[in-house]
Amino acid sequence: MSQTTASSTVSEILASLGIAAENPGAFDGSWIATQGPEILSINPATGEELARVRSAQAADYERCAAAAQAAFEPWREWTAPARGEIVRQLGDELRRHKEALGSLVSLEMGKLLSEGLGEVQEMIDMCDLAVGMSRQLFGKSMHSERPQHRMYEQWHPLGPVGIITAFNFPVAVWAWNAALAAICGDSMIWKPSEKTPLCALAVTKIAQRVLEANDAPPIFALAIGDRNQVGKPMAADPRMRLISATGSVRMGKAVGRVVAERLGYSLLELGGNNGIVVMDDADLDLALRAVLFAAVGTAGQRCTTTRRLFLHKAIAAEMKQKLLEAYQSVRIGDPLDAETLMGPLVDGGAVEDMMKALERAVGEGGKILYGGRVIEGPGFFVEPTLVEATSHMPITCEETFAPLLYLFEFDDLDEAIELHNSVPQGLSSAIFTLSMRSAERFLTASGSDCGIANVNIGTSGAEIGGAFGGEKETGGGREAGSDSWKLYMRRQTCTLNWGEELPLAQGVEFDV
Ligand code: UN1
Repeated sequence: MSQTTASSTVSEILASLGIAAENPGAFDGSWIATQGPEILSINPATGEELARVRSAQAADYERCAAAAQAAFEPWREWTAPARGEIVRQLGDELRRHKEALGSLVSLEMGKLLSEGLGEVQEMIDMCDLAVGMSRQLFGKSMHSERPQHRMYEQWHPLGPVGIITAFNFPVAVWAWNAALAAICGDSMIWKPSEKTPLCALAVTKIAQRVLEANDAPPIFALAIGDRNQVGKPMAADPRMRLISATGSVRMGKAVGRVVAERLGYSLLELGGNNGIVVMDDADLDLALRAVLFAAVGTAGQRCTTTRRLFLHKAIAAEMKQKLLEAYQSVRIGDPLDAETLMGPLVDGGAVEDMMKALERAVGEGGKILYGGRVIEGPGFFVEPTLVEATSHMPITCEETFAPLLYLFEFDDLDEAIELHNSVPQGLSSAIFTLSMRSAERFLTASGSDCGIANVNIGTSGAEIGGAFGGEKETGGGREAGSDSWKLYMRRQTCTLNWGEELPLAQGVEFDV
């Protein structure tokens, strides 16, 4: 345990977040003595064990679900601004623990410390946004066609929510969901990735303190366990009115089917295969910096990572040369070291997946321009990789969660848009151009088919103020800002007659 951040050792970080060497894996208002198999939390930069968690089993999930149902009943009676006050305090607790929690994210997931801290900042921002929203859960009022009638829409708490999150944003994506669910009057159970259990424990301990200090119902439950013991019972549970799931397309299809079968709501944020189009009139230095952050940042493990780069033929050679030089200078290493630009992949499986994808890419006619190798030594490090590709390579239609960028060339914008939209996923997209016409064309109905479309900005690093999510196999869900809160509430249309007559709509007569 000699690895250090600027100011603390690993054991100090864990201790300050209340994490022991061995930890229970479920919380329903109190910590449950779970008996499932042990999950080892591994530091991907060193391969060393950080701590252990006893996973939750189906019976532990059941305790959490019963508690979430019980907590929902009083919680929905709290006024929305009073619920907002709890979320405000959660934001404050997160501010107090930002350094430690951000360091833990880096330690357990492997992203750079500044990204780990950024993730906690994203949680704080989400809390701030939700506090404001707690006074703005607006319904509409309509003019009734019937005299002396008033008609309006209101939003009520929905019920317990199941939140499934992935390893790559081990804390922020919980906050996107939890802050909104909480102000909307919902309780929730969190099933985090088994690759990042300590992050989930630390967050839940922070939330627990806020609940207890306010005598609030235990709305933030946690069940760390596998698909069979937690995921499946949660998806099938009619008490969980909404399942919000972030992860692979395969997982989302499985969850979505089970939730649809019982006519529950699902909010799916699944794989991306994000592309950047670089036009011949682009500011190439800007494009280069953006591509580098979006393709190499977080070691290619964001759902918004740029995986496909479309270069206009007139600038393709120049841009490739710039990319080659930039890729050569990427400093790979300990994510806690301020000099590092790219940390490890999350585990050995991720390294294998990248190597398999590369083998397929080469087999399908791709040419490795740079990188492509595993870096020997402790930890799960790989080289950031550039592959010259064609649209006929099936592998380029798949999401590989690694710093693997496919390069394509095109003659004109229509061709670029067609290539760009030719994959099953539809999360994030971008164009680099200084032409207003090209930029606007990319944003039209026949332009990018993604949930997110940017101009002169990369595909990753979205702010929380907008609704976040994508189309096609990305699942169609929207999280975080704008009106995403509506997915966590149920809508009620109310018509109120204050007159002495009973007129019927559509002019129907029905007199006795
Ligand atoms: C994800 O990878 O699941 O836009 C979310 C971004 C981040 C969120 C990524 N704000 O890259």
